[in-house]
Amino acid sequence: MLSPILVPILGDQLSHGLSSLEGLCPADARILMMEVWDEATYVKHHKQKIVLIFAAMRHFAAELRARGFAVDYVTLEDPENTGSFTGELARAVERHAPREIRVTESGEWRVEQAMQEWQGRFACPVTILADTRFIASRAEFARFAAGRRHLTMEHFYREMRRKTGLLMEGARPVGGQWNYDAENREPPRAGLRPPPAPKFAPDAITREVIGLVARRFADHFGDLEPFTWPVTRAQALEAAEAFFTERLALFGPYQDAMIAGEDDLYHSLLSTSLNIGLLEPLELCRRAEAAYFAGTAPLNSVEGFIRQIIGWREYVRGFYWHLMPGLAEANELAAHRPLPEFFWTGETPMRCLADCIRTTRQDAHAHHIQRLMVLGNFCLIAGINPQEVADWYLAVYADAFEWVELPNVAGMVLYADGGRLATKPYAASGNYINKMSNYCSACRYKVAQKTGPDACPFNALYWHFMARNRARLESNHRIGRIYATWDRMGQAKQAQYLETAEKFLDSLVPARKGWARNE
Ligand code: FAD
Ligand code: DLZ
Ligand code: SF4
Repeated sequence: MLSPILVPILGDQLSHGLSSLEGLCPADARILMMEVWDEATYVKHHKQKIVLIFAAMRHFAAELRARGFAVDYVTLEDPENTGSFTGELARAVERHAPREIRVTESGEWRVEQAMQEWQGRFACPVTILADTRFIASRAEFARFAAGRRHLTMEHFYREMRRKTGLLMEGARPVGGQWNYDAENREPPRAGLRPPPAPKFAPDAITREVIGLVARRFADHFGDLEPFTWPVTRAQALEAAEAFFTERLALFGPYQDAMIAGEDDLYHSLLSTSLNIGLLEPLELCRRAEAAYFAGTAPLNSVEGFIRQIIGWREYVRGFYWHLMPGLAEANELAAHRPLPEFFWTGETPMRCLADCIRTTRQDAHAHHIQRLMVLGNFCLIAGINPQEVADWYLAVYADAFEWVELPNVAGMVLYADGGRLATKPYAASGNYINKMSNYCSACRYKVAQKTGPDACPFNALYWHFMARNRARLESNHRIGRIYATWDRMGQAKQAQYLETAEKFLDSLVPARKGWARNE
């Protein structure tokens, strides 16, 4: 091979249908894959997240070689490894003198900046291709967003339904409604026994990576083992099929339910495979739609699942690119309290939080309502600094990439974007958690108690949040009525709420430096 096309493939681009691989002749190309220190530590990712990425990268490299491609695979401990994408690309350019560098656009703004810099740095042309694994291109989202102040997901979602034809009968939604969310809010029922999601025993390649992570990332958050995530497309397809046949039917009704120690419930656990490219969004949606037409899953579950993917997932990606880089700095509610240490240790008597942090530490995963209404809600009403919250979510979840994590944190959870994503903050007292979980029955705090040292802290924090943000929130028609309730309470009750909340907030120990980033 004289002067090849050099094709860098990043750790979340592990798809055989990737745009940079399309039409590429193996005899004419050199693939570059690199395990680099910068990516493994820009936040200190959960140990299982690093195993997931490196193990999946190594398996993908083997699959590409089996397809006839020449792959330069730079391991983390290669003594020549420079530790960065740019450094490794420069070394590969030296080795191969490529006639072109061809790469699929990055998922993250930070890496896109580096890619743009490559265009001026190397002698050969650098072609950056759109990531066609997403259903909506970035330009398409920009067209949707143009001139809108509130970027309502539901409007975008309907466009995606029309574009894909999913659950459509001509121009009309199947069943007559676009959205069946109202049927998807069942509290947990006693005796609910969801079939567990499949677990995959590590093979020799993955075991080697587990050894590497044990040696090099011992100070990162989270349990290293058992590691059971899918790391190949074949495993991911098996996990998806188990979800469609065993759990999809009840996915809808129990989507918002939480049960202590039941970590997966009826969720798919497919986000890690989707986000690194082992599965494609459209293939999952078509499979879910087929389950509805075959009569094996009801419409509310199937529509709910499809909405999470072609609605929320596509929407947050468009939202991210539309608002970056400002989104990373946003702090509309001027929240400055440091993240508490217990987010890293799990040591808190608040049983809901302790259980969500336990599953996060154990599995590098927590399901949506745990992330949103327990962990996120706490950060919102306690006024935790958005950048510290974002670092935590980015570090601790195996499926976390900034394009999907940041809109959820800054927009959906913290209202730090000033309401571009959500029309109101999702603040809730202990009552919501009690309704949707079995956490409160065995908690040291009493959910029905509103103030005082034994009261559920969510109750007083809720009112503290409302009171301190009154000037910003009162004019919001979806939230304004709450202030009438607050005013009717009278000064004595209000003072008890505020004092309970302040005592609780004063008792929080800030996280030590070095958990999220190397200091
Ligand atoms: P399921 O409940 O089975 O849902 C199916 C799929 O829908 C998911 O795999 C995911 O791809 C998609 N999806 C569902 N909700 C969302 C959403 N709000 N945004 C984007 N996609 C969605 N998801 C990530 O993939 N990475 C993240 O870093 C991430 N950070 C989050 C942070 C916060 C604060 C919140 C509230 C949510 C976050 N989510 C994130 C969304 C969601 O919680 C996870 O996608 C989900 O828990 C993954 O588990 P699952 O595959 O079992 O999902
Ligand atoms: C998350 C991650 C980690 C931990 N390590 C690597 C790596 O060593 N090499 C790599 O190519 N990708 C890694 N990734 C994924 C990247 O961070 C991701 O591709 C970019 O953030 C763009 O989304
Ligand atoms: Fe959480 Fe409050 Fe319930 Fe305890 S009482 S589990 S702190 S909501």
